[in-house]
Amino acid sequence: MSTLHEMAEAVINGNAKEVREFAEKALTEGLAPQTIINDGLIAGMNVVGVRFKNNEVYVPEVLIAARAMHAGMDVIKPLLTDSAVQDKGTVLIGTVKGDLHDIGKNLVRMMLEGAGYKVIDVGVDVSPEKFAQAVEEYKPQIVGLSALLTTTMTNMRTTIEALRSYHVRVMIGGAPVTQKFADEIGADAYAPDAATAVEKANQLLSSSF
Ligand code: B12
Repeated sequence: MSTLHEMAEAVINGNAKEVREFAEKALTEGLAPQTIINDGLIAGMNVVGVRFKNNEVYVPEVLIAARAMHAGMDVIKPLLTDSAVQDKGTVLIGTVKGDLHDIGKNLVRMMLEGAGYKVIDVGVDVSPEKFAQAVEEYKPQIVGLSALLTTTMTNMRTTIEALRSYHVRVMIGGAPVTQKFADEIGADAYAPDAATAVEKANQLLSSSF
């Protein structure tokens, strides 16, 4: 089995120590940081996501796998900031008001960082006013909103309204969010997963306002 395959298995099993070791091994084998993230860490997390959807694993397993994935990211992250094209732009990201889910948001953050973006993470349960304040302070080009509950999705609309007067693009995501909903509330982009979020961010920056 390849190191990346073993690393994915270790993420699935929630074994943080092993994930860290495989991440180090993959680096000594000369694998690119982005490859290690995509084909090792996220590949493992994707399997957990599917198993979760099928009720084969439950919340604790998801959290333990996410922690293991983070252990691997800790090893890779310093290299990403060195090797990736830096200063592509700034993305401010947070989970909307009333919502405490942050595993998906954190994945999106990591992928954006891996792709060379500076990411300001404002955390969870973030009110529209707090988003607006943070936009004023950090002046990002893109704001990313995450919501995992159908009851908090509506706060994406109020957040977008609160950001109307600022020169920012808004990208949204989270399990219940769809392109249709994004169109309805006037979001500039929607992405169903972290890898697509990077593509959409790139597109937003290359298109004119
Ligand atoms: C883990 C989890 C929790 C954990 C959260 C821990 C944490 N730190 O995040 C805990 C246990 C705390 C929790 C609590 C609750 N949860 Co919960 N939770 C989940 C669970 C099992 C997994 C979510 C997850 O992390 N998925 C893995 C990640 C990687 O996927 P993701 O979040 O979708 O993110 C990806 C994409 O959506 C996208 N994305 C995400 N964010 C963004 C942002 C941007 C900008 C972009 C572009 C893309 C993007 O990219 C990500 C990576 O690919 C889901 C079930 C499910 N199938 O989703 C329920 C689920 C979301 N929870 C649910 C509920 C009901 C709750 C509670 C209300 C339960 C309760 N009665 O207390 C509370 C609410 C607390 C609150 N106020 O937020 C329901 C929501 C139902 C609904 N339709 O609204 C779900 C669907 C479970 C269910 N089937 O009932 N939960």
